[in-house]
Amino acid sequence: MNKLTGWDDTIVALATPQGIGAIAVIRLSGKKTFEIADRLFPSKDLSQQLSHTLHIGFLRDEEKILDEVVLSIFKNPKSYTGEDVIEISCHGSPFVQQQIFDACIKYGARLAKPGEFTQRAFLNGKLDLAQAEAVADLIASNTAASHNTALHTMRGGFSENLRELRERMIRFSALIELELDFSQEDVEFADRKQFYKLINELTQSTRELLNSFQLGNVIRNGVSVAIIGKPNAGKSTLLNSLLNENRAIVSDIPGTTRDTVEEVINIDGILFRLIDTAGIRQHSNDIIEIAGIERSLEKMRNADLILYIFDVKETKEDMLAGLSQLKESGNYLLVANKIDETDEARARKIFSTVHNIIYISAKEALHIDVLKEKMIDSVLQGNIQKENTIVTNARHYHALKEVDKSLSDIKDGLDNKLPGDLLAIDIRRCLHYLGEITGEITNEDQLDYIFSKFCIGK
Ligand SMILES: Nc1nc2c(ncn2[C@@H]2O[C@H](COP(=O)(O)OP(=O)(O)OP(=O)(O)O)[C@@H](O)[C@H]2O)c(=O)[nH]1
Ligand SMILES: [Mg+2]
Repeated sequence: MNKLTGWDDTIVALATPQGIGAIAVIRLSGKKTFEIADRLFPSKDLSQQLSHTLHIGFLRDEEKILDEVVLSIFKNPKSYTGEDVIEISCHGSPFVQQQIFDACIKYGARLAKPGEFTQRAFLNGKLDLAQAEAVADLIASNTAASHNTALHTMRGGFSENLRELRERMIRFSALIELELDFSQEDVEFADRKQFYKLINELTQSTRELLNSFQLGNVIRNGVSVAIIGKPNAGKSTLLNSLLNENRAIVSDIPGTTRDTVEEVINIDGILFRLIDTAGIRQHSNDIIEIAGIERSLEKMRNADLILYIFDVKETKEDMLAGLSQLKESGNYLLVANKIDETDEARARKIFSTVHNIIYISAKEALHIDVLKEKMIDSVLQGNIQKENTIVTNARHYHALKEVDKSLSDIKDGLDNKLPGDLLAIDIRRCLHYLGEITGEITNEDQLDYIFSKFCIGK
């Protein structure tokens, strides 16, 4: 691995959030860690202490006492970064923190760049790239599901899958490359039938990972849900009922909601961004309402999921006519509202030819739990299992797409009995992209880009 610019520096950063807290943790990592800490902590010779020990005492800059602190010592290579690391737990006043920073910098450290601690962990082989990226995801995770997938990747689950794919491919590529050395003699070391089988298996695993990305996206970014329907259908009431609060204005005047209202809820660990919209009707002369309807349609087109809500007292023909306006869009749930005002069994009979209607009363909060279940089902289409690998990272997804493409090129090559030297090109391409995900193959710009998205101090 090439050493990067600034690699030799000793870096310092605040690992806890900015601002006032009971304590704050300042992290030092690099060659001069002990030299700097010894200057600031004269009461003990820290470099002589055992790794993974705690030391309490006063931090001083020359004669001036800065704070009473606890130091945690991690000697290389047994630390997060693989370098000498000291974590200074000080009192959480921004003034104290600043003074400690200044002193660390005065004695030879520099401020860490975003993600630089994790980048060093990667460069020192403590984590591979996919795991390092999962650290950022773990920090950003705000639901149980996103936390689970990030944790699985960080612990190496995803990398393990890829490593297996890559190793099997490497074994074959070695045989093919060997054939190239004997190209005059027309020998085949690599059994083409076996190879074909391997390529098929690899393609299947790659496709599974690619398919998991849709779910990965849901887990990482949440699902946008447009609540759509005619004026007065009860869209705003449903939003309030799902949120369990009076967020949107409700009235019996059709056309109450003019602009869109957005709120987030967490259902079983998945974030849904609910969008209440203006009721859609065919004929309106009100320019504000027309603009609102335009906006509703726009939200509907961009949503991952549409809740089409209608008044259960409507006739089936009217309901279907309203619904037909949405034909262009995909993933929607039909919600029959206001069942408190009618006989549910009768209503179910009337709409019996229309499949998958969820009958609710938004106002009386009836069957809202059933609706929530359907919302989850419609985006997950199956279960999230803890140990399943789910691709959540767009960079990984694009690399896997390239892997998939090169696998199908290899397959074409085998079908057309291409010579080994041509096959080898596609095989190398495939290995290249597999290696890009875990960071066996990287360049400095790419690394800088990836780690720049981290927070400082991680
Ligand atoms: N009985 C009953 N009334 C409801 C129900 N849901 C909504 N309503 C009433 O229907 C009327 C319209 O409700 P809203 O939630 O404002 O309807 P909307 O679809 O947002 O209407 P616009 O914003 O005008 O498009 C209000 O008087 C609500 O109290 C329900 O489940 N049962
Ligand atoms: Mg409304």
